[in-house]
Amino acid sequence: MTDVRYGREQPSRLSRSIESDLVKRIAVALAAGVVLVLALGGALYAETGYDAWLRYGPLSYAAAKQYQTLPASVVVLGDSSILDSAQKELIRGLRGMLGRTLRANSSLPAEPGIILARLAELRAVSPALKPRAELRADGFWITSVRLRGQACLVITSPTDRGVLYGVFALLRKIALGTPTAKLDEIQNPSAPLRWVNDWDNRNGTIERGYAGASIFFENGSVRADLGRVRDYARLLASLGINGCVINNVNADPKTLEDGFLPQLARIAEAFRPWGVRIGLSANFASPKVMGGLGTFDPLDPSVGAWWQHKVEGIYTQIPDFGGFVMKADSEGQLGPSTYGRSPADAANVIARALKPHGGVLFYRAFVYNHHLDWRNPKNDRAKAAYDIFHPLDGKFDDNVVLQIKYGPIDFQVREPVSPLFGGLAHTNTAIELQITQEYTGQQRHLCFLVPLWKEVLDFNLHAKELATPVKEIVEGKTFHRPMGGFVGVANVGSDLNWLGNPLAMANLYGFGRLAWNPNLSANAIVEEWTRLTFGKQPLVVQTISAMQLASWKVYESYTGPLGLQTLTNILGSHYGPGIDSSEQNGWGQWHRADHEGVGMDRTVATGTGFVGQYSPAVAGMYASPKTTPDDLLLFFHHVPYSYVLHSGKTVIQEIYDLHYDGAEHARQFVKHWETLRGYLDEERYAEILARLKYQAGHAIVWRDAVCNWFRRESGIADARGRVGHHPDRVEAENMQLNGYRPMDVVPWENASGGKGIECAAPEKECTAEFRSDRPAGWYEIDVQYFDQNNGESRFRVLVNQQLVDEWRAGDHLPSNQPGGDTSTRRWITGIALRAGDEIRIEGTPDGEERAPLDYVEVRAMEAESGSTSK
Ligand code: GCW
Repeated sequence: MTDVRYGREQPSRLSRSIESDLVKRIAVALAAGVVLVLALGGALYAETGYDAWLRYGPLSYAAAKQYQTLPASVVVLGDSSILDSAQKELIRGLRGMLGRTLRANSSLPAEPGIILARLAELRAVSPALKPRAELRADGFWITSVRLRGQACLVITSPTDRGVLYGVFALLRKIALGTPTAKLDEIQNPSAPLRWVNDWDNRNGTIERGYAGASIFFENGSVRADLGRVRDYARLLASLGINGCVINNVNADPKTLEDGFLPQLARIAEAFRPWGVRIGLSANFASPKVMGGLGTFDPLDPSVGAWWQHKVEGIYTQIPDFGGFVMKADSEGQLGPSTYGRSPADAANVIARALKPHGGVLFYRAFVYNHHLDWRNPKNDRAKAAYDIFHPLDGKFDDNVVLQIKYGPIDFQVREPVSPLFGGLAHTNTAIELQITQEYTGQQRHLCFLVPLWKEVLDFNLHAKELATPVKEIVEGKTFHRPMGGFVGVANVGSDLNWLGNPLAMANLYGFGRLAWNPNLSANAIVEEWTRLTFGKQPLVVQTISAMQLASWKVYESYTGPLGLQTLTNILGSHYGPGIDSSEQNGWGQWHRADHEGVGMDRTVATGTGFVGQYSPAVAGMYASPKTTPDDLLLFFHHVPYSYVLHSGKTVIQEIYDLHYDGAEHARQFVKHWETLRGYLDEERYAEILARLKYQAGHAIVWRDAVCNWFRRESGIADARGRVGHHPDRVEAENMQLNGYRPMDVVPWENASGGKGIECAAPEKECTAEFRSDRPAGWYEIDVQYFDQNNGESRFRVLVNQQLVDEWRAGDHLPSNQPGGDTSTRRWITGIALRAGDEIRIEGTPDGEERAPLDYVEVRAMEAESGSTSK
């Protein structure tokens, strides 16, 4: 790695923008923050991440002072479990932040108070009080007024839920230090539907969940203790999220069994005080596979009657049931095509059963054929959703919402916006975003997705004369739809910090904030989140915000830039590199790279015709490589490797450069994080540091795999001489081995030189050693090993017999094989070496894991600017 003088000779766009921003922010913050942290001294306390952005940590004396005039009592007018939550939350929050416990009242006392009430109840005590602008359902008004002669702070809304949201908004203001003395603020949610989906299975696993077991289910039943569910509901409510689908969209038909409904009702009960309605994923074949009918044909009257009866049963148990989400005719799930019926036939039969109860049917537009013939250059999975659903526009009942993933493929690190949003003028739509980082690093890599979501939401599809950004389409504004909104696939788990990584919670927070108000900027959201989650010290806020804001493009640059999509193993974990896996199969995530060129021609003129699904203005932009932005070029066009981008570089050189830049940025994240030592609690500091170091190592695995693969495919060398040349690297297979034997790694690009080593016999210690030929100095010894899921090998590293590090390969990475999913780097810094020193690695296998190693890098530390810590 010392050969990488990243960014100095020829800084890329990525490096220039991110680096200067990070450095600037941190310099400003350092100047302001150092004094503060000294003043704070030992005020940092243990944190698990469980409280997320609702920590209500004590405010400093100066910050708390401005809230001294807040009333001493909180009055609830009206009676409901949601209002009760609102009152308790206010008391809890103010006690935490200000150290004051408000008096709880249920009628107007003769003293100033914070009044929580629905508009209807408020009018009864103060008929003259009227909001100056429209208040929609779930919207709220916070205002300072005199009520019966007393100075009061009123939080009101047409709904209980809105009152609760107003309380959370007030608490957020106080946590952020915003003045509240003269408040008069109205906020309305952007859209009525602000849901999360959780893909939990009854056996307690979670599809694409990366944070432990289900908080809902265990061994086929609903968990006995639903404390986590209540706390999840509170987190959701604090963002204004009002619905949660609790089971996998690949739905187990048994979910709807009558005997199971009382258990599901317990979950609904846990959510209810927080205004979150539950929804269920329903299996379309339920009437037949668990309902005792001979058919699930949506046009068969017995099927309609079955759904009606089933829905009535659900509402008897769960009176505020929100509705169903339906994945049908998709990835093996049965659907209406079995009977030659359309998705509209399917959706409407269920929607009609829900209608009298106020329920909604979310029908997912993620429908495509995963047995496409890859030899046919006209085939294109990206076209499927529009081809299927656009002709049905206007055929869906009013309580059906088409739930559409943001791009036409599947939550890739970058895709163009789905053209379907522009093709449904007479249908309700909701956008589906993925909070769980399936294709974006699975919470092990930092990847703050709000900037991606913002690009999507702000994208103008030119569906009408005036601007039609996606956000306004799903809000229902553009086409005057009664309903629409936002769905985020959350997949929280029972890990204490909910998503497996405290920094990943910014995605859940950001989703909720955007669902409430898609006009908020990524910058505003991340700063707010950071301050609420980690406190207000400038260095902390600036450093974490800058890292988060940079992280998506960094991740993109080493995993699939230029519109290639995430170049991961699409047939397995969707995690590590797997460049070939998307080709020559029916899944249709093709990038079409060959010896000549790369990218998929989706133009109308010569390609699949996908571009023609956009409005003329958008289609015009994507029709030619000249007008297509570089970052989506290869999604739309097949070009030779020598094609020159807008950046002035060739495609192949940009692929190399971005991967090197990205991996270097990932390493810089570690350095930036290390500047925060002592500024936050040791627990989260250490946990996140470990994740960032892991990421920095895995980014190198990605970089090398993608660069080597394209180097071989294109036959074109890296103009900067990095790809395939690693002067600091010693391949394990070239070391002196004792008990170890070389092995081939498949695919070859996922190990250095295509090979690694493993112990020949189980449970027997093996050694690999070599002599360093580097001049005397301080070095970093980086050991690249494979941490499989089927064993916990031990490693020891010795320099001239002296133990310098030891560890267990006990991480839970998604594979049992040595390869791109499991390749992991151990960074051993601060080692004094002289020429001829012996470096020995001892591996002790465990289970099926044979202490596998890939290589060692010995890097001079002088080349680093000031890095010393391990
Ligand atoms: O991204 C893919 C996932 C599947 C998921 C599917 C979907 C729940 O790999 O695990 O299934 O999308 O969204 O339906």
